[in-house]
Amino acid sequence: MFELNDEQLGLVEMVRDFAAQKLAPYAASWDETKHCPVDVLREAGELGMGGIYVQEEFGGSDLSRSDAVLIFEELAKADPTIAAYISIHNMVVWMIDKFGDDEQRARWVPNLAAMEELGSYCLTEPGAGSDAAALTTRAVRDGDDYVLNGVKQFISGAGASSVYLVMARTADAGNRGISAIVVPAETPGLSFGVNEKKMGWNAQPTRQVIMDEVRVPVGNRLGAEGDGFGIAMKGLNGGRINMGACSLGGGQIALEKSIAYLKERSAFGAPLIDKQALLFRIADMETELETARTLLWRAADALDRGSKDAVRLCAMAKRVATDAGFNVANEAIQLHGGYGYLAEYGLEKIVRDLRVHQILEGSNEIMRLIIGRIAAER
Ligand code: FAD
Ligand code: 2MC
Repeated sequence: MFELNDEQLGLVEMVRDFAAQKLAPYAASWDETKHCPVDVLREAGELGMGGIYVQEEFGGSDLSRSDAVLIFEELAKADPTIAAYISIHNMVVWMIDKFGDDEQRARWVPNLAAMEELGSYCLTEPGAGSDAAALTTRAVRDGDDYVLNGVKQFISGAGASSVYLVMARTADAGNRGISAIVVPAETPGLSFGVNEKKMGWNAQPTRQVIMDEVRVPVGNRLGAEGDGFGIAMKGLNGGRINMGACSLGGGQIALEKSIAYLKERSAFGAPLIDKQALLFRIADMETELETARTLLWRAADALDRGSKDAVRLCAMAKRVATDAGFNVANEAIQLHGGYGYLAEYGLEKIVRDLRVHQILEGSNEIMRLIIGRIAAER
């Protein structure tokens, strides 16, 4: 696992080419204009990136989690925002493929895996973020339908997506009273808030998803009534390591830019790379990323093997990799001096994009909560 096999090397090369041609040249302008490149996402879908660890039967690529983190690191080198959205989409497709019945899988997976349709993951609410089990969006049974009322907050892709996977309360039983329900975009009563103004992640919309008497068939529920919280959390284990991989990609490119810059920039009569104080900082950046990558690959492997330790390792890897990526990118600005602060050098965008990875998909405090609770139980 610590050395990539030939297939993985080929996969990395394919994704690197795609990212270099289709993402990198446009990332800055998408950020500036807040443009979500749906057409380019479709091209990613054509290459199999819409259902990376989804079974082949309905169009998935059936790759491993270990392959997925390689893909997300490569995509993020070109644009962390697009890479991160593709991860969220994959989380939704995997949840439908894994927990849906054959009819549900046949209905939704093919178009989602091809990225002809996009998916959004709807857990957070204005009053329930970290404490996700406190959510209050209700799905009330009415004959063969559920009627949903409530507001989801900070939903990535909202407005652009066709499929909303909504975690809603079907019983007053804490985390055991939550169900996962697919709400198609065209359902009457579904509407969206404004596209939030954000520090980064500008090439993907973030909006409220508002449900006012939204009626969907009971057949849109994944798994049994009350299974929704577990389904949501299982989706997040993979999402968390993917988000870590996106941070590594951003950090890695920032490091590479820094090395090139220090070689080329001279001060006090010599290239800056000759200053051992700066070379040591490069060494620390490189070490921080490699340490995080090693843990991330281990967590991905645990998820692939269905190990009992996967939740703990995914939480650790998410915490360590998102902190490492952000810290390295921030350090890269310092090493570039004033130029690092200019948009033209591409570093400030990486810092803005990676900052939110420490907050979402379970904040890094929540990762500590998960790790600490498991440690204390042993
Ligand atoms: P709070 O839960 O209110 O936390 C506030 C602070 O307190 C944080 O620092 C938190 O870490 C800390 N804290 C909370 N509880 C504890 C504790 N027990 N111990 C120690 N510290 C604690 N959600 C979705 O469902 N789908 C999406 O697609 C999605 N996309 C997002 C995109 C963006 C750009 C952003 C900003 C958020 C997105 N989110 C999404 C929501 C995200 O997951 C939440 O913001 C996150 O889980 C934190 O919840 P909160 O914002 O309510 O903060
Ligand atoms: N994997 C599998 N199962 C899990 C799990 C995980 N990662 N986390 C919790 N569970 C299970 C847990 O085993 C328990 O099962 P059971 O009832 O069978 O024993 C159940 O879920 C309840 O867990 P807890 O007792 O730990 O519940 P509690 O409410 O105390 O804490 C916590 C849960 C804090 C871990 C959870 O609410 C959480 O992860 N919060 C963060 C929310 C979050 O990550 N939001 C991200 C939104 S998406 C996003 O940001 C995007 C950009 C898409």
